[in-house]
Amino acid sequence: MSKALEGVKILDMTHVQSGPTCTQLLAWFGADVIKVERPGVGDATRGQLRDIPDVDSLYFTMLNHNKRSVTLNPKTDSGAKIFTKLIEECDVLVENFAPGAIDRMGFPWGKIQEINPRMIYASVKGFGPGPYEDCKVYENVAQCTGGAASTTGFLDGPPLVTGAQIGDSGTGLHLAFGIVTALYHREQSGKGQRVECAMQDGVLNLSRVKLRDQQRLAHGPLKEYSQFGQGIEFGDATPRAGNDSGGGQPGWILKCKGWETDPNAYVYFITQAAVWGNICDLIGKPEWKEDPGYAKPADRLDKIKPIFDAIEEWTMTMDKFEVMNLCNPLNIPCGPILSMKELAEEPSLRETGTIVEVDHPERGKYLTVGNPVKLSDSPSDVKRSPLLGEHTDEILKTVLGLNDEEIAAAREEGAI
Ligand code: CAO
Repeated sequence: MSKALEGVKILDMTHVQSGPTCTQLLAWFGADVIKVERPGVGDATRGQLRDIPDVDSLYFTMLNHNKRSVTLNPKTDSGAKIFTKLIEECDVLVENFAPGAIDRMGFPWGKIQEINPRMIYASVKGFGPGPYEDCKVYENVAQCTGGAASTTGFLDGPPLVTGAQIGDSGTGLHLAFGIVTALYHREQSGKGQRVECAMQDGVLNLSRVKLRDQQRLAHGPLKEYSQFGQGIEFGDATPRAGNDSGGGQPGWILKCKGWETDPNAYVYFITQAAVWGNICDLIGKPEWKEDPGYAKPADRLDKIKPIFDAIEEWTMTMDKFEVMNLCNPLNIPCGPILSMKELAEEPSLRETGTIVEVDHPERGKYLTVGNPVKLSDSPSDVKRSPLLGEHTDEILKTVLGLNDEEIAAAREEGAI
């Protein structure tokens, strides 16, 4: 079985998280990802949040699997020549530097197209064209400017960011999709094109149900929000919804046995309309099945809080897994709140390759998240991240055809 993206060469000018997420995905699917890093320095994340002195951080290793590392400074004379050759040889250039950085290296899009008209040039930036297009952006800025933070958290608290890296990794995923789409289009057109994804746009795309609610507000209160049942008026913008489900089936996070000491002794519980009778029987409220105040979903919308209070009295009598085991056979959707520790130790995730143990020559064994997308006929494995410049000579010789003297001269100039 061959890998799906075998034969595709990626010139990877990414750093930190958003760009590396994108190129790691392409590498998992078999693309040859050549990561270009500044000589002697490398991707800044190699040295950030280090847990072991002088060893590439988990931040770096977990975002740069299956890649080859080349050190190269395109701002030097021989560096520019090598970079030009890399553009000639590769199919896709991916970068997420601050706006204009690649232009300042001497390689604006027009020049890249001249060198290789088939080149696909993909970028992540914080914002698209507009008032903020020149700004540098990190994860939480994107969460705040993309609408996620204003709609996350509790009604009586400040906006909240989420631990899921929807700004960085989310935009990296969007970009990977754009690249594969452009590669597909190149099959017919023979030409490359620019692919851009702004982090603000990526976050807004993931928050689209909240823009749905913004427009629904013009036609009355959002009845599935628990604030409706609590008699709290809606303002003119989509409010923070706590743990409300965000869909048509009310849900909430409920305490389970041990919540006083275990911060993750909770379960997410959904009062799926189709199994309302099962829920009533399970929690010891069979009378709610026929009660006109509770029988139909619309009857319950003004009582979401007291209903979940009653369900919580029941969930607090057992642990989160017992709740799940009792609900599942009755088709009641629910999910235990799993900690990172529990996920790291979960055998089924190891078996599917979603959690993978990797061996690294300097740090030893560590865990990472493998490819969450599984293709039936195209395997994807996880190989350790490269050391800084580990493949410089190999790539200059085998991909670009440079000889030892040319490599020595480039090294002498500080270009590699
Ligand atoms: N050789 C020589 N110089 C190199 C180089 C190399 N191989 N690789 C990078 N550089 C230089 C660039 O040319 C640039 O220099 P100039 O500013 O003088 O042109 C500089 O290093 C990189 O600059 P940067 O501004 O991108 O880096 P930063 O640490 O100041 O900012 C970040 C980081 C992430 C805020 C910024 O890159 C950014 O906004 N990126 C776009 C949005 C994004 O992806 N954010 C996600 C961050 S987390 O995933």
